[in-house]
Amino acid sequence: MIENWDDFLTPYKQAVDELKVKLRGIRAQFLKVDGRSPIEFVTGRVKPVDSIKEKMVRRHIQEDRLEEDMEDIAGLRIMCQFVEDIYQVVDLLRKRTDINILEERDYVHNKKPSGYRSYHIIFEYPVQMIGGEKKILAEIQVRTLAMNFWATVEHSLNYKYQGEFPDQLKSRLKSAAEAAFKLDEEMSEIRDELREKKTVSHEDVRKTSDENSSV
Ligand code: 0O2
Ligand code: 0O2
Repeated sequence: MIENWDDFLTPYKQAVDELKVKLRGIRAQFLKVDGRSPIEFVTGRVKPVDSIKEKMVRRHIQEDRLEEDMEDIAGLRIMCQFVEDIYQVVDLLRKRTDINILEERDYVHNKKPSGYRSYHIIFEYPVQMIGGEKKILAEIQVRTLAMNFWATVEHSLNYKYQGEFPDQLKSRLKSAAEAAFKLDEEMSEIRDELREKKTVSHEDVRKTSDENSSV
């Protein structure tokens, strides 16, 4: 029986705080080196006790199995501008030595029936406590701004309908998710075209200066 939830959640809080600093650090480094980062912003939270208890009932998780069976007590979210950035971020996370990835779920290319898209990573993270090291489970969700917009709105509507959307609303939400994904694809295309133009014009500048220097 967990008598003191505050104590139980202490390592999770520590993990979320540390990881927010580390992930925001990646953004800062990219901005310094490249002037652009695949990470737009990072949020994090410890699951509120009421949500933990509700999920324990819904998923039939016993209290003595909580640490092993509930993977998102510590949750981080990384928001990206483009779909390609998601995979760049995932690659970076795979290379890190401070997180031990246990599972990856690619809901970006395998959307959930609701229309939800994101890339989920479940991992083990060591927290240095005064009594020694404690490994906890945590989750990072990586998504675009458009995916985040859809998930945030859908999540808040879920509260209102308690997960039981009428069929018509369900299908409208699904097509809204598709529209958000189309927007992501369109933005990537625009970026690629602009990049091409930039390369072409750089080549033009080089050619012109080469021609001028050979005169
Ligand atoms: P709601 O509607 O109750 O969820 P800081 O400045 O570092 O102190 P920061 O990063 O600006 O704080 O914000 P914070 O507290 O880390 O998180 C911002 C919001 O993102 C919170 O919403 C979290 O609920 C949400 N969030 C972040 N990561 C996750 C995640 O992995 N899973 C879930 N479900 N939510 C997440 P609010 O403000 O608490 O509102
Ligand atoms: P919850 O249910 O309290 O965790 P499974 O259902 O077994 O395939 P599981 O354990 O539900 O998998 O994890 P999943 O689906 O990989 O990730 C759950 C989290 O993803 C949710 O946490 C949400 O943050 C997000 N998510 C998944 N599906 C949806 C969706 O349809 N809409 C929105 N808005 N978010 C979704 P929760 O909310 O704490 O759920």
